[in-house]
Amino acid sequence: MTLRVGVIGAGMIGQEHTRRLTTVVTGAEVVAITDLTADRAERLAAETGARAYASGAELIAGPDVDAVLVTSWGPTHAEYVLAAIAAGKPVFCEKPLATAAADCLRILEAEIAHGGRLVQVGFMRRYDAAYRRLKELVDADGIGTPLMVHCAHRNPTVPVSYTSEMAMLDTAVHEVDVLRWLLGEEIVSAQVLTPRPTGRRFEHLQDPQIMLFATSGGVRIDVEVFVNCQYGYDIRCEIVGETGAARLPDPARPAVRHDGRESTAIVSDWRDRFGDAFDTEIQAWVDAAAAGTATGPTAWDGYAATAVADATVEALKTQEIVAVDMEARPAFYTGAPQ
Ligand code: NAD
Ligand code: ISE
Repeated sequence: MTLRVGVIGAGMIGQEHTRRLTTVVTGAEVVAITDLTADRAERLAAETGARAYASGAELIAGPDVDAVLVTSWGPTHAEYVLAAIAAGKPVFCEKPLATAAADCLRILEAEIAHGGRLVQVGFMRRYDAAYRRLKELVDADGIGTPLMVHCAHRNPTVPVSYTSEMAMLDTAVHEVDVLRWLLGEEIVSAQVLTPRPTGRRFEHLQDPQIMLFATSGGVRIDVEVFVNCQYGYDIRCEIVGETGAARLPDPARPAVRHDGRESTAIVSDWRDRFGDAFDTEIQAWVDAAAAGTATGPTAWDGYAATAVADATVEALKTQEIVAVDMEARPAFYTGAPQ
């Protein structure tokens, strides 16, 4: 059976995932596309042979749509995810699941009432080969009990529309998810340090930031977010345990010897760094959705990330250590974070 997918949001990542579903992933075809900007949806639909729909609601209800992929702006995600659940259709939602924790809780309730998983959240790092090897090592007790984690998330530049809060909401949210998954523990508090700002930033932006998190088991995490580092896209993670330390390797690149020097290229952006992870992620979604279910990061993971993000934004504003306000995990989402 070929899974017939409807895409809501034909912007940057909507176009990427549509291309991925059309040319990389097996077992799926994109049959429907919608966007707030009708031209954009029509253009992408024409390129892929899909039908352009006037609204997300119409697309979700479409009888030819088996499953829904949400790649519109964050504040619109909850409405579409809830509508897909109401229609009983599997839904892949790019991060964030919702911008308000209360909306995430409504999604959890709706999925639980449905009685089986329908929602997968787009935290693609869990599908990255290097992070997976790191997790296997930690799970196999290769470095003993984790005690500390040191991370960095650097982007070369960001557009003027990027705000100080987005360092958490848009950027460090990936570290929050992947560390919950790697450690199998929830994050319980957040603090934000604000170093001397780089001169190569917009006036409104605090960049870099250092976020400090504590987990339920007492692991201390520091995440440097620096989104105007100029030189490339740089993702770092080192877990220090009782008997050893493990570091996320950089993607393999040839070491070039030329003109009296040896050099290795640095990846340029998140598409370059995580392209394979996105392919694996969307293939996993298609396979699960074809069976009427979902896999990977759950709606609970989406909720937990939003709850930590809320505490971190508050910590940036107040410069205090802020406790994460998180409900108890429903039995439906049992087990350690996946
Ligand atoms: P974008 O602005 O390029 O595209 C978003 C599109 O959604 C736009 O075309 C816009 O017109 C459309 N849209 C907005 N409101 C809509 C609505 N109510 N109904 C239908 N369409 C609507 O943004 P983007 O960079 O593609 O990001 C989209 C989402 O993907 C965001 O939530 C972002 O955080 C996420 N994202 C995830 C990653 C990742 O690494 N996993 C990377 C980039 C973006
Ligand atoms: C972007 O939205 C992403 O999700 C990327 O993965 C991240 O690296 C980048 O900082 C965000 O702006």
